[in-house]
Amino acid sequence: MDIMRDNRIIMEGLAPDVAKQAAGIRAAEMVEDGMVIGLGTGSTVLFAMQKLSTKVREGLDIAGVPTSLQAAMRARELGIPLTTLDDHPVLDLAIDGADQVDPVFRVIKGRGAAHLREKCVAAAAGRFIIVADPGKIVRVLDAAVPLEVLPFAVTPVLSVLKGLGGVPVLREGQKKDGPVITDNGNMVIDCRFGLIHQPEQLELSLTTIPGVLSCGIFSGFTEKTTVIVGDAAGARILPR
Ligand code: A5P
Repeated sequence: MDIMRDNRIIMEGLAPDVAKQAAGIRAAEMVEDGMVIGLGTGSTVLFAMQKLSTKVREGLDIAGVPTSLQAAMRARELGIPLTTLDDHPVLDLAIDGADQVDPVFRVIKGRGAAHLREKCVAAAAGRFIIVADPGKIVRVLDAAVPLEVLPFAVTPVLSVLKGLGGVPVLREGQKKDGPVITDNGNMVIDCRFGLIHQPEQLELSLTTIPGVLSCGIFSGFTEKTTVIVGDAAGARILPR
């Protein structure tokens, strides 16, 4: 049974991995022969990639543009052919996870620090397929917003974020001392803003700060976004 608690839909009695797997498999079923697709980063999209791997072994002809080193390494391991945005600047669809999804499909991404390339890939794709477990679905976005920041500009960016009313924290590594360094050689600031009632405005404000390369609010892809949420019965496509 779905219940709303603290701004989130909670599905009682369902392990998140079961939900993620159901969503991932459903997304993989949307991929057709001959497609060039974006391969997202994170724990949910892994299930889509595993299913795609099986379909490739069965003869499905696809190529994927990875959004991170993680996605590229997984694809190689799983036998999913890779390509680049240079060779395929227009993609049929992209499959990716999210940290939060609101009712009109604006999302926050970047828990895995891959949101800069994820946004490039989402922009290139004809369709943006978000795979999620029910805990990601919220009424109003309120997660910390990840920003990929040029190391040269970290200190002034922290000041600007405080001036905008945010609570910024430089992301620290785990099993590595010091800041997280992204696949692109930059740093990550996670910035809390409380309830984000106007994601488009905040995304614009954040991405125009000199030194900010990308922010984890994805508010510009709603028209081409499909959200698949795993549940006990399998997976369902969220109505907007
Ligand atoms: C990677 O940087 C992120 O944008 C992920 O896609 C997002 O955090 C979802 O990850 P999970 O599927 O692991 O929750």
